[in-house]
Amino acid sequence: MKIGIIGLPNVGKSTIFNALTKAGAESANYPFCTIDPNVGVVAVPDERIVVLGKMYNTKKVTPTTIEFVDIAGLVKGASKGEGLGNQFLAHIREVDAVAHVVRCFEDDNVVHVSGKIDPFDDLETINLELILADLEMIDRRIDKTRKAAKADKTKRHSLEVLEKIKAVLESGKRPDLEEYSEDDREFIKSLQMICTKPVFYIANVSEDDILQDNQFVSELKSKVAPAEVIKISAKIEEELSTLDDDERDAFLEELGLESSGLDRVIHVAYRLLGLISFLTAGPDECRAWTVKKGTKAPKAAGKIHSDIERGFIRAEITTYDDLIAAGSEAKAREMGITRIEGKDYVMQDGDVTFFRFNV
Ligand SMILES: Nc1nc2c(ncn2[C@@H]2O[C@H](COP(=O)(O)OP(=O)(O)OP(=O)(O)O)[C@@H](O)[C@H]2O)c(=O)[nH]1
Ligand SMILES: [Mg+2]
Repeated sequence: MKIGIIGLPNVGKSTIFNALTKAGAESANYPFCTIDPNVGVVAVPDERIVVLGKMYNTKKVTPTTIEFVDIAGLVKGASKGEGLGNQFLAHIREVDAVAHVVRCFEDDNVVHVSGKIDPFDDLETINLELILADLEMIDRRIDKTRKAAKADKTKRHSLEVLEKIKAVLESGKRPDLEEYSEDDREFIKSLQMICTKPVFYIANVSEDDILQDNQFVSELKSKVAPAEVIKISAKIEEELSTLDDDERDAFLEELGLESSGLDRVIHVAYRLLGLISFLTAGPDECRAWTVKKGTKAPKAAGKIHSDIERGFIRAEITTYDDLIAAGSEAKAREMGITRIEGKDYVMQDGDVTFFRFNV
């Protein structure tokens, strides 16, 4: 899973990126500090594989991961070359979801590119630039497809879809994928438009505003609903990222927070993208794997190795909570709570899975 971080310059994108990934990207108090994209990988915290690790006395505990991409800030007119332009958006065409960072803190020492704190105005500026960037891309595709359609009739339908999308973008809106047939939706997804990606917002607030929504956050939430807004204090996250687990929990408690910003970002991203984690456990490795909700057992097996998908025989599954209650794998089998599932089984979150295969 890959998440792209976007927003205006100097709103705290790289600070948040660093806190989340500990990647040490440059962040500084001037617009366009980031030029080349930063990429960082984070482990998805999952207590379950740690517990399983103890149960199996395992050699290795391997979490599933999320990749974050931090890019340069966008400004009004980026599509016409203002600021750093919009070419760098190509780096987020491949992400699964977009995290849009919006400045909701006041600090006269930190420059705001338009001179005032106005989250909704900022957000509209960015959204317009995203639409314009997609429009450029669609225009190029239309040119190509039109030429191709002269010789190849099957391209005519693609051309119609592209023209329809163009009209929607020109009206300043995001295309609504629900309005298209399944085939068309697949085609549209293959275009890698930024405007059709799932998006959530990160409101960067000051340390003092982390518990209670300030006016900027309240406004933002009401205007983007039902999209999710995660309130984060980049400054707090920066501090959290330097602490070990125990210190971190103590600090969170002191602040009155239940979870870190990273945990909340991961939670929202999982929900937005409809993801679940299934688990594998054994003496060599206990591991979490991410799949989309609705994924069937063989495809999930393919995450581990294509051979296991190809030669899939069956999956032996114990629900995590049941396994813990039983106390061990042997006990779970004895009690008959380990299920045998076939190739049509739909994987569930927390399935502790052993795949039988034959190639
Ligand atoms: N007071 C305050 N300052 C912050 C906060 N978050 C970030 N900053 C400061 O804002 C400045 C810009 O932060 P960056 O993380 O570099 O911002 P960016 O969005 O990556 O900026 P570009 O790369 O230029 O687009 C830095 O000096 C940060 O220390 C915050 O929550 N409160
Ligand atoms: Mg930056």
